[in-house]
Amino acid sequence: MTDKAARRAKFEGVYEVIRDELIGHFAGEGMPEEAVEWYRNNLNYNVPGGKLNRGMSVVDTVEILKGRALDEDEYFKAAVLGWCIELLQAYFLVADDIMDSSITRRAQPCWYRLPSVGTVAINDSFMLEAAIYRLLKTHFRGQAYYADLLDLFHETTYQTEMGQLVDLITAPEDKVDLSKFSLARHHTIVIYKTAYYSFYLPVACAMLFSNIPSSDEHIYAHAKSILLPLGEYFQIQDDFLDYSATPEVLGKIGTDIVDNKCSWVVNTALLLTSEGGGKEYSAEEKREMRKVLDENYGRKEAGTEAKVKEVYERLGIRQTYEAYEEKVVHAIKAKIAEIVEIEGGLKREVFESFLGKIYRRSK
Ligand code: GPP
Ligand code: MG
Ligand code: MG
Ligand code: MG
Repeated sequence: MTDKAARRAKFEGVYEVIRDELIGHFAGEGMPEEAVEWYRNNLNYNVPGGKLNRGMSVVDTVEILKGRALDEDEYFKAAVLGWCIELLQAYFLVADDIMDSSITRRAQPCWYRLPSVGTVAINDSFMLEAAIYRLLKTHFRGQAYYADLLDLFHETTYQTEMGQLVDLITAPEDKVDLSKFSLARHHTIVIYKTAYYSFYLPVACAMLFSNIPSSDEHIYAHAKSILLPLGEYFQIQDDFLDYSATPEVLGKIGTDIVDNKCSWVVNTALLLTSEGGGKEYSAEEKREMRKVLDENYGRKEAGTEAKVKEVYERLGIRQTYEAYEEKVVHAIKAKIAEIVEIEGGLKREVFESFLGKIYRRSK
């Protein structure tokens, strides 16, 4: 087994413990056997099958901050925090797939799409969220930073919900208006719906766990100033892969074009077909491509999605994306290089490790 596979297997081992603990508590409340079985299926179907980047980052970051391997108890507790983030992610994804009318997730049907589940998935998503606070209570109640952890999870959930709201209302099902989109609107959406919970949350959890006091606000703010741009880059990758990657590789079928989403891809296409952008096309060609976008984006009729993708290919969005990726990675590396490392503060490796995990990802 590679070192990476071994680290994943060890982290997954902790899942079994917390799952059994959550189910044990649930059964202990006297719930009927069929409900216990339902909760177990909910957890097993929705929590463990992802890339686990967010969860494992808590453990990795704690190790980097402490500058040494963790003992058994430290590892277990850091991994519980990691699984709390994976539970938060599972909660968001079960709900997001309903809102986005998605078909598959992690190479299996979305939970709400199982005929035996349906709208119960809404309550199941709430229960995944509630599981976070059960675990925090069981494992962290006695810690000085317990209130900070609760506050952090609540604040981050709120931020993600704000982003999800803007994402949804910028993409109404019945009223396509591409002039509503902009990269500025996209920036607001992705910082809130993705960057806080995917990038800032794991590191802030690891910092609290490593006893960096929340009153050292400047250290948390400095971490955030690097992690939010990283998160924006990550969601731009998600937007790009939604149209460019195959469902086999991605484990999910892209829905952004049909769903009328304010994605990085359509915003880039709008820019390239605007008067100032895309210098290699004549004004006539640009008008023609823009018309195709206006008439086919966000539509459910057969063939419309393919027409939008044709325009994306013609505009060379793949090359624009590659150039964006190199530029943003360069800028993030420059921010990381500026960190002055001091005892009990930030370490450059925390951010380099995150960047290494996502640079040029294909899924
Ligand atoms: C990713 O958006 C954002 C989320 C999963 C946050 C959802 C927030 C809620 C409050 C439910 P996405 O729709 O692009 O993700 P994916 O492509 O994985 O469906
Ligand atoms: Mg979605
Ligand atoms: Mg969504
Ligand atoms: Mg997406």
